[in-house]
Amino acid sequence: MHFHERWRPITHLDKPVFKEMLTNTCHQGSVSLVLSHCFSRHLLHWNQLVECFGVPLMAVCIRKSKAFVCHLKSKIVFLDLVKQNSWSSSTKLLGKIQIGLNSRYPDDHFNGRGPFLSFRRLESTKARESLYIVTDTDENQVLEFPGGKVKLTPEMMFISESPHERAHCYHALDDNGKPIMGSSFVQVREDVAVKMYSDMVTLQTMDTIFYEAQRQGRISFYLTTVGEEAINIASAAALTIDDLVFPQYREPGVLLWRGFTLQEFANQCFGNKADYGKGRQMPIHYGSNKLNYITVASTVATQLSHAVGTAYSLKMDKKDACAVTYFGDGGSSEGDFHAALNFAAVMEAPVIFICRNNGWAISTPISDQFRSDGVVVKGQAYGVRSIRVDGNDALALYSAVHTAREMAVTEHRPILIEALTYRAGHHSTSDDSTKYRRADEIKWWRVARDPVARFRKWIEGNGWWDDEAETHIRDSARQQILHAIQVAEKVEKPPLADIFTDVYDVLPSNLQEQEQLLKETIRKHPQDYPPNVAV
Ligand SMILES: Cc1ncc(C[n+]2csc(CCOP(=O)(O)OP(=O)(O)O)c2C)c(N)n1
Ligand SMILES: [Mg+2]
Repeated sequence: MHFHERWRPITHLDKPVFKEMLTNTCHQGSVSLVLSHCFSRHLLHWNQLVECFGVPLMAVCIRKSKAFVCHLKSKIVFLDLVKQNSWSSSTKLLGKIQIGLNSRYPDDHFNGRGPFLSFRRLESTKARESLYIVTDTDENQVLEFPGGKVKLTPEMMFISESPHERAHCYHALDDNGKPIMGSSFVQVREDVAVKMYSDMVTLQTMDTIFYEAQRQGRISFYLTTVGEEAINIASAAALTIDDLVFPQYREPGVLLWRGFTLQEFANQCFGNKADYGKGRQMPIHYGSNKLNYITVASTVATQLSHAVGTAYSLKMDKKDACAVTYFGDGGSSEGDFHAALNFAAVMEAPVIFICRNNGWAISTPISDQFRSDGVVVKGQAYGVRSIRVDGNDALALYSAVHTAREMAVTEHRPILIEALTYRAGHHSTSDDSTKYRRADEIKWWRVARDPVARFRKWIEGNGWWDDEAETHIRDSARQQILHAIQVAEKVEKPPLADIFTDVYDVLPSNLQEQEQLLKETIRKHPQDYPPNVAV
């Protein structure tokens, strides 16, 4: 038996208080000790209680309460009694119980302020009897139920709303790009690592220049990936081109990795004739049939169920590929997330859910979105294998996604990856995040936790990168992006008629009317329409 350092053996407790409390509760008649989260850890055995308070007292207690007998018989211990560092009266104790039961915040439960013992009066004799009977017959009774045997327990024990400890976060590199001792990671070839870093730099540069282009009024909207470059590029590097990607909108790096050219990015943002969406979508809604990248949808989280359906069809067709869907913490707050996870688990669909938990859904912090330990814990609730990863650690992400892909494809199962990161930029060009979060917080993530700088240190440490290569990639990316923008700006816009194409084979009458009306309106008010758009 061992004791957690925050706990102490019962022999150190204030015995008179404990005795008084125990006797009082026994006199009340039916007593049920509702134990807390660490109940199953057996930190204290019932015979320690006997040892501590003597057989006579225990005998009185036992005579007074059948329920108490159940507890002793099942060798369940009064763990939470020893959790407190100091306690002086049973009144204080009950006060704490009150706080605990009403507490809305999971943390209260574990930081010494929460409940350590709950008493519950069972008003119904029937309930008490059935409680007693179950225990008396066989403490190891099980219930046969679909999915496997369920152990029966005489304890009315609620599953805690939060675990004793938060789910761990897998990492491979420290903030200085040094491998973590003992960390298991998938080996990355030099050429792959160099391309990963180069693409992260290109993505950063593209964000800076496109963001400026929006500020100058040359494009209508933009949204950066600052702070999430590693999730974009490292996950893409760990997949194969046959894996179908269902993005949210902050993952253009996956397309970049797959070979979408800077000109193609610029054409989409400028909505010109070369844009595959024919200028019918807002900037950043990229898509590519060739690169198995499904077009970005504005409606948050709708892509998740599409990914699951596709994954299921890949499995039916026995393809050596999976579906991969990206979404934010905000996306996980949508109903689609829950439906998708459940469906994927039940249908055993080879899909990887990559959640970029960046702390914010526009101005809504995660603390206002969910009370769970983030997103990763939801996987197990749905029967989905899951991992939490440091989202600013490219090597850890590469390793986790690589391994997840292997499991998804060979074992036909969904995998959930929660990448912990931070949206280091504004939500989009329509947002000013300094209105709802502290500037020093943003700065800390940008500087101390920059995923690009961390990966650079690692490849430099391996002798794969130097200052000369750095200057070259930054200059070259800048030149190419500026050139792409200049070209895209000059390309003609698609004709207005394209608004009405590609959905119906034969245009319905209401849309025909709208098309006519649009043309007439432009003829009447030509000054209100761009001259370079063919009607
Ligand atoms: C169904 C739906 N609801 C609301 C919106 C408005 N909206 C656009 S982005 C966004 C926040 C999404 O946050 P998150 O999923 O965390 O992604 P992040 O922007 O942080 O990458 C919201 C609420 C939307 N586009 N679609
Ligand atoms: Mg978010």
